[in-house]
This record gives sequence, C-alpha cells and structure tokens, in this order.
Amino acid sequence: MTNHFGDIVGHSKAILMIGLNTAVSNPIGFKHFLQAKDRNNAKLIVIDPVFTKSAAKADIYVRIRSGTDIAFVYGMLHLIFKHGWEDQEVIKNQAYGIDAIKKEALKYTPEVVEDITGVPKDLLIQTTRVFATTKPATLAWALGITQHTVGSGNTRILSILQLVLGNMGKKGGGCNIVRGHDNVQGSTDMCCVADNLPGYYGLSEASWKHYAKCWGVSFESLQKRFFAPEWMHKKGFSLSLWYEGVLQESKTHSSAPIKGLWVQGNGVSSLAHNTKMARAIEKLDLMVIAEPFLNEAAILTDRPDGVYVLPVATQFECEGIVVATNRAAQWRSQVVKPLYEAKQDHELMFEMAKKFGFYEEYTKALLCDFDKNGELVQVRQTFQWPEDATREMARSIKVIGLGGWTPERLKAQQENWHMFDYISQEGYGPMKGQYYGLPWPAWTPQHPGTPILYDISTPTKEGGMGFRARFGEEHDGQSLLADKSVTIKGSAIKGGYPEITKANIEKVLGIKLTDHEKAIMGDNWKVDTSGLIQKKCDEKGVCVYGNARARAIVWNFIDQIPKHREPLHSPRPDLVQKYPAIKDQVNNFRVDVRYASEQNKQEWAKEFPIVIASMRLVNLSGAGMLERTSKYLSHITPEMFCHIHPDLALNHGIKDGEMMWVHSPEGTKIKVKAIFSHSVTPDRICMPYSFAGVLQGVDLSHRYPEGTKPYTTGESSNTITNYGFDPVTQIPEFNAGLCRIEKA
Ligand SMILES: Nc1nc2c(c(=O)[nH]1)N[C@H]1C(S)=C(S)[C@@H](COP(=O)(O)OP(=O)(O)OC[C@H]3O[C@@H](n4cnc5c(=O)[nH]c(N)nc54)[C@H](O)[C@@H]3O)O[C@H]1N2
Ligand SMILES: Nc1nc2c(c(=O)[nH]1)N[C@H]1C(S)=C(S)[C@@H](COP(=O)(O)OP(=O)(O)OC[C@H]3O[C@@H](n4cnc5c(=O)[nH]c(N)nc54)[C@H](O)[C@@H]3O)O[C@H]1N2
Ligand SMILES: [Mo]
Repeated sequence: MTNHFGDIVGHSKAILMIGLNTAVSNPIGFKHFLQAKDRNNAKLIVIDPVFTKSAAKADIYVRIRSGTDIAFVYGMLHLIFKHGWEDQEVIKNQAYGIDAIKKEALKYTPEVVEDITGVPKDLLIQTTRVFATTKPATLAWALGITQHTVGSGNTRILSILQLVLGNMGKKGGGCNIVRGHDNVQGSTDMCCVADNLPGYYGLSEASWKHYAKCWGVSFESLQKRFFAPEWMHKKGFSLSLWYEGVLQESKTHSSAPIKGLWVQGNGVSSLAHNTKMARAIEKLDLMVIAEPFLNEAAILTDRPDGVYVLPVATQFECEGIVVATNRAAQWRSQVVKPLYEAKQDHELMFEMAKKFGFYEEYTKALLCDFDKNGELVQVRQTFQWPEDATREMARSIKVIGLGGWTPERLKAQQENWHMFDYISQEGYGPMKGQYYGLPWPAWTPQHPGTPILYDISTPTKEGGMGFRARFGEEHDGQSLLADKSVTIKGSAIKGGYPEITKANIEKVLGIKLTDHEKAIMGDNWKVDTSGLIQKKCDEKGVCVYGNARARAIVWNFIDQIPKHREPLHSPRPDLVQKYPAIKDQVNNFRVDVRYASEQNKQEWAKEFPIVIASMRLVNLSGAGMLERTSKYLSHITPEMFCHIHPDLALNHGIKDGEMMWVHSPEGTKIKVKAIFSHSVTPDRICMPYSFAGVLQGVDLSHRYPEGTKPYTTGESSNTITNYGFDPVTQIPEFNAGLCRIEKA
C-alpha cells in the first residue's frame, strides 16, 4: 500500500476496488472503506467478474470479463485524455513515457472496450467520470489483478492510472494493494522468493557482497555454496513451478533434478496443479514438512518412506515483528511457550544449520554490529532472539529503509498502542514524532516512518519523498529525473536528482568529503554500512534514493507498456488473434514456460466454454488446513462447493445441492457440490480453493495419520487450475482459465 486504511477513512472521496473482495478477505480493512462512504460520502466502485459481498456495498458495480482489466483501464485512460481529466503537471514533470500510454489508449474506444470486457460502454463512461473527476481518489486491488498471465501488466496499468490522475503521493489517493495473510508484507520484504536477497536486493555481485559484509562472512564462502559461481546470480525455481525441477516435463535449466523438498508454512494444495505436485512428491528422495498442523502435502502421497513431519510452534508461541499491509511493523509477544516438542521456526532452522555445519556463520551477525566506520564487529557474547535478528535487519536493509526499526522503538510502540491517531497514524505523548508501525522507509532510528509514499509536500525527515531514481538518469535522450520545478519540501536541492552514490555525492549535495569519509563510505546508499550517505543527505533534506520520474515504459520487459493480451485459455477465440499471448519463454525461473503455443494448441473454448474465478471464504484461509481443524469454522462450510448460475446448471441437468464434475484443459477434474448463486453469470463459475484431502473424486481420508484428519476435507480447486503463469512473477493464472462441467 502506498497509503493506509486510516488515510482512506480520513480523506478518500472515491474508492475503486478492482479484483479484490475485501468484505471477505479483509473485513476489518473493508470497514475503513465503508467508513469513508459514511464520513466523506466516498463513492465506492467495484470491478469484478463476480457480484461479491464487496460489490453488494458498491455505488457502482462493473461486471468485467476475467483477464480483461488492461483493456478496461485503457478505456478509462482513453476517456481521461479525451476529456482533459489528466494531471498535466504530474505528467510533464514527474512521469516518463505517458505519450506511449496515450497512444495505446487511443485504440480503446468505449465500443472496443465493451467488446473485449463485456462492460456496457455507458458503464465505462460513468465509472471513469466518477473516478477521474473526484479527488482524491484511491485505487485498491489484490488477487483478481495479479493472478493472471498479464498480472504484472495489470499492476502497472493501474499504477499508471493513478499517476495520470495525479493521485499519487496524496492523502486519500495512492495505490492500495490489500495484502494477504498475516505478515505477508513482512515475508515479501524479506524476499522469500527465488530472485531476490532480503530487502529487495537483487542477485548481483554487489548485493551478495553487501550481505557478505552484513553477515560477517566472505563473498567467496557464499559463492562456494553454489554448484558453480554463476548460479548465485541466477533466479531459482519459483514456488509455482517447483515440481518441474523434479519432473522435468517442461525443459528446465538447472544442474540436476530437485531431490528434496522442505515445506515450511505453505499449504502446497494452495499452488496450482495438484496432480503434478503429487507426482513430483512421489519422485523426491525426501520431503520435510515443518508445520503446526499436518500439512496436506503429506496427503498427496501414500509413499511409506522419505516423508518427515516436524512439529512447529504457532504464532502464539513466538515473538517478533510482523508487517501489516501498509508497510507498518508491529512487535508481537509470545503468549505461551511452545507446547509439547514443537520448535519455533527459527529454532528448526538453527538445528538444520548445525547439522549442515554452518551454524556459526549463520548466527554470527546476531553477535555483531557496525562500528562507526561501517565495519562489522562483535559486540556481544550471546544473542537474544528475536531482538538481535531485528537489529540485523534494521542495519542491513537500506533499499526500503528499515534503519529505524529498532526493537526498542517497536516495543515502545506496542506499549503505547493507544497513543496513535486513527486517521493520520501520528503519535501523541511519548510517541510524538512517530507514525504507528514506523511504516517503511523509516530511514534512521530518529525517522518517524512514511505513512504515504511519494509525498513531495512533506520534508524527507518527516516521511516525504519523490519517485525513486532506479533506472539511470536518462533514457532515449530524455531525463528520468524529476523536473526542476519538483522540489521535495525542505530539500536543499531544487528539482530532481539521481540516487546518491559515493561518486556523485559531492557534486549532487554540493559538499566536500574528508579523506576519512571517502575511505569509509560505501559505493552507494544501498550498501553504505557507514551510514554516512544517509547522514549527509539528512543534513540537506535530501532523499537518498533520488527524486525521479515514474516510468510508464519498462524497456527491459517484454511488454514495454502494458498490453491487453487474452488469457491463454480464452472464451473469445476471435480476440486471441488480435490480442495474442507473448512468445513462449525460455528459462523463466529455470523452466521453459508456454504462452503462445499453449494458447494456440487448440480452440480451447469449444470444449471448455466456462470461465473459472477464485474466491475466498471468511472462515477458511489459504490451503485451509489450519481452520479445517476447528470444528466451529468447519461447520460454516462443511464441504467444498462451486457457485453456479441456475441457467448454466439447468443446461447440464444439475440441481441445487447436487454434485458436479469440473474438467480442465489439463485433463484433470474435481467433484464438487453445486450451489446456485446469482453472484455469477451463466458463462462463469466461482470456487474457493481452501479444501484438500479429495483428489479427482478420490477420498484420501485413509492417508491422514491417526488424529490428524481435519473436520472437513474436499477437492482443491487447484487440481483444475489451468496452465499459465505471469512472465515476471510466475504467479499462476488462478483467476482466469476455462473448464467444462457435467452432472456427477
Ligand atoms: N485457486 C487459488 N489458489 C490460490 C489463491 C487463489 O486466490 N486461488 N491464492 C494464492 C495466495 S495469494 C496465497 S498467499 C496462497 C496461500 O496459501 P498457503 O501459502 O498455503 O497459506 P496457508 O494455507 O494459510 O498456510 C500454509 C501452512 O502454514 C502453516 N502455518 C501456520 N503458521 C505457521 C508457522 O508459524 N510456522 C510454520 N512453519 N507453518 C505455519 C499452516 O498450518 C498451513 O498449513 O494461496 C494461493 N493459492
Ligand atoms: N478469510 C480469509 N481471508 C483471507 C484469505 C483467506 O484465504 N481467507 N487469504 C488472504 C490472502 S493470502 C490474500 S492474498 C487476500 C486476497 O484478497 P482478495 O484478492 O480480496 O481475495 P479474493 O477472494 O481472491 O478476491 C479476488 C477477486 O477478484 C475477482 N477476479 C477474478 N478474476 C478477475 C479479473 O480478471 N479481474 C478483476 N477485476 N477481478 C477478478 C474474483 O472474482 C474475486 O472477487 O486475502 C487474504 N485474506
Ligand atoms: Mo496471498
């Protein structure tokens, strides 16, 4: 989130929800949207292929065809440029490449958009008028946007929409991506992914060297852990296609088949293609599941050996920080000591490190701190968990500015929860000068945190900043820095400037460094463990990451500007010709991934005419194992089901409450209960994915070890998720794809 829930309550006059159902997935968050309606008379617009509980509260509901959001937003931009509703100052002074967007938008007339998206043109016009002429307006999205083969394009076009309307960096505006489960923002920030080091450091040599320094180990020792040096700079297998590393049914680009799988905190049936995973699990030498519950990955196989389940403590038995959807940290205390033989997640990792003989290196930084020259030195004999881990993160992670997240400050905030303003998040009394949760960037232990990103009307030391200068100073002969008229409040530098490096600091800040300062300073602000760059910038009111233009053109992506492309399995073959998928990708996270060839393999819609959408249930979360072990939560949805329109059901002779088969183009199928619902139209069905324990009609109850079977089991909708992955993130296409149904 660029802004936060309190800000929406306080300031938003229009809220556009696209591809999320916060009423169910984040009811407390949704309460803030409803409060904005009450307090500010905010208009709530919901764009969703399904009439959701959020849609039921909307002033305007737009029923869109799945996977066509880019076309819809270009349609909005078409009208915005036509009527002059854009913010010309922002486009001229703080953006790069909007001309290319304008050109593309010209193609998306209301008629064209109606044909692609199924949204009547008058509704597009009404929606655009309300959203573009009401200021400030906020934009919220989640998985209906990201879970597509065009997921990253979707997120880009939405950010561009807010940029063009001048809603970025403003109270009540911004792009508010409502994050998922508990601490998902924290795990994102720690980059539990295959293509980044913690804190969004890439896989370059400079990043690895930074961490070698932060961890007090040599770069060479890290390099030696890889099969060959070059592998440390390559993306790993992604979570979505890990099984290809085992099965190698698609061409893979790795040194060997994967032999072991360590599952710690992922439900597995929450991933697409359960039957492939089941086959991969059979082939592994070893699978370890480290979990408070029995993870249903264990049920996907009946192999008698090579599967270990280790008991892990729940969050109530742990202590440390978690990060909320608005980048805010919260300290959490242990409620009870771990029960029985359960270990906390980190204890398990420590035990692993001991067995593999690198415990000393693994925990070394917990005993250390940077001295005043930025060198790592040992400062204590034993470490304290989790405080010293928090300190390690705070001093290492500069990219998102975690320098202010000291355990002392976060614990003091925990004790003073009542001393923060609900709307502005500002602290009172002992908390004065801090925002609640010190939302990142909180550059230093004195910094208050940043409640709203990219706000140039606030001094940097109070949480202000421009756009990041991440992509050089110019491209195609045009400056990528903000115009000279764009000065961050209180900055000694007028207009835009690049990110601060050792090479440019004297020139940009107009200062002279001493020889000693030059000797200890890191190459740039991201790796400067001496903290000098930060200090010098603070003295001048300058933001270390520069003051740049937001770029609408990403020259290193396949689609330099977002492009509408039909889902791989599209119900509109006629549109596939005009808006085809990208070329097949070679070595995308180590796997060859199909796009155009899958789309063109056959006219999928002939055999599979019905679109699939995913939904969440308020009583179950993720793969659902955790809640299905609760009798009371299970009782609310005692079995897996599918929402289906009565007309569609009638065509297939299916009655309300009867069982039906859903078949996928992958050749897989699930047997689920039909529940008549008017939330869907006859061309689409909607299903939750939080069940497991039944696979393609076969009950796997006998596979649960005694006493571990949850109160409810059922088919996972991910058994029939269609093939398809976003080329940048490799998120599966959970929210498009086709199926065929029949009476069971
Ligand atoms: N079809 C479809 N599939 C989807 C989605 C969709 O919309 N549609 N959404 C996707 C999204 S966004 C997500 S985030 C995933 C979520 O899916 P998962 O990542 O599978 O999330 P959960 O099922 O909530 O949690 C996984 C496991 O973690 C265990 N666990 C809980 N606390 C702890 C702990 O402290 N330590 C350890 N080690 N384990 C713990 C739980 O018991 C649970 O079994 O699903 C994805 N899959
Ligand atoms: N109770 C409960 N709460 C949860 C979770 C849970 O499992 N249970 N999961 C948590 C997690 S991990 C996450 S990531 C969040 C997810 O939060 P949300 O994204 O709000 O959850 P979903 O229900 O998946 O909502 C996605 C919506 O997008 C719509 N949609 C599908 N395709 C398209 C499309 O092409 N375009 C548009 N515009 N919309 C589309 C779907 O119909 C659906 O209503 O929820 C979190 N909160
Ligand atoms: Mo999620």
